[in-house]
Amino acid sequence: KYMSYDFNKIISQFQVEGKLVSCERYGEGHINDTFLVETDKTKYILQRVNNTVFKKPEEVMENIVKVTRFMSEQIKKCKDNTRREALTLVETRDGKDYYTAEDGSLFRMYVFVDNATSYQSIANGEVFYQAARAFGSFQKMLKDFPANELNETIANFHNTKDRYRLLKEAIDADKVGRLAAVRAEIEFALQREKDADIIVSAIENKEIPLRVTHNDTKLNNVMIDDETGLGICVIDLDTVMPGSMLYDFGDSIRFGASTAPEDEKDLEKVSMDISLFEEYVRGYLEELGDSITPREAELLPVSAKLMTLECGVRFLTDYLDGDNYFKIHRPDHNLDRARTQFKLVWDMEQKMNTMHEIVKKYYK
Ligand code: ADP
Ligand code: GN1
Ligand code: MG
Repeated sequence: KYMSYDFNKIISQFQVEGKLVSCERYGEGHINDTFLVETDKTKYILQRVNNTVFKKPEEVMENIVKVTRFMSEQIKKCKDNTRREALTLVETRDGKDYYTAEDGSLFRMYVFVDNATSYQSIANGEVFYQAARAFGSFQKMLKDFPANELNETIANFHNTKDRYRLLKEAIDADKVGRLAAVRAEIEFALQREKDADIIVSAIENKEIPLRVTHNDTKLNNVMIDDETGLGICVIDLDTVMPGSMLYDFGDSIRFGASTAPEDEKDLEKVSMDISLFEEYVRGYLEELGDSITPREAELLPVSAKLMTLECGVRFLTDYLDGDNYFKIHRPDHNLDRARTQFKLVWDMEQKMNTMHEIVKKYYK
């Protein structure tokens, strides 16, 4: 369906440098359509923003413009000499931040973050430690960003209770007749429903602060410099919204500390690597210093479990709905993903005490 777009025309709307050489599908994101654009001078990332997921893509862009501007100011001010950059939008020839195609689709272009890698899995503990530093520093940089200026791009994005509500709706509807096949997974999820409001109610009761957070801190959403090994640029800013830093921490552990890919079929291979958990805690807490409150620190271990549970619930819901949300590459892809998440949840439950000890070791 995307081949029907005239990419020459779309790309020519933007202020690209050099002559177009190629435009190919790129990356392993689950949401947007991403293309690598190469010219004879440089590279860009072109994306069609997913408008099933983001009902108001213009509001997503408004947020990204504000946040990237704010961050590049912060980075200019920051005196240390490590190379850091903010994601940079390329304007259209008439000075706009995005281009709207004939069918209403929104296309945007970013400067390609070069000589850096977006890892799909952890090569070694150092990579995860540096990812933690990068997401921690991202969090700190946005500390003074006025939260009321941000649109809520997806309502109740990390409201785990609401994710359960949507799961139950999908169960009741059983739209594509898959319910009978996933009884065990549903039971696993429902047994843990009582935990769903731990973070949400901690925010409501003002036990922990509402902050501006990234909300999608997968390892492949941070660029790691190939030469220095440092996390130099946090990407995928579509879901930057008010939230809890526990969402960011927990989601990082969910994806990066797993011993297997998110869609591994052999569940024997799936567990949470406790030493990777430790590397992330070390990096995150070192970076945050006293910007994290005692209560937030205390909730770090459970946030890993909850974000993993929530993601499993979301994959399972999408499976029951007939795969409308996450991109899939095989028929039972979302079910396989849900299963790895639940296996991880189970494993984290076994390791919860050790996780608490690790946080205590690094939280000063
Ligand atoms: P999605 O929401 O679908 O995950 P992303 O914005 O994360 O979309 O982009 C998908 C992938 O494309 C990323 O995981 C990364 O590998 C690559 N990517 C995105 N933006 C850039 C960029 N500016 N420079 C280099 N690679 C990028
Ligand atoms: C999606 O866009 P991507 O692939 O970085 C999703 C996250 C999930 C993740 C699971 C906007 O992230 O919330 O945790 O898949 N993003 C959105 O891999 O829903
Ligand atoms: Mg992404």
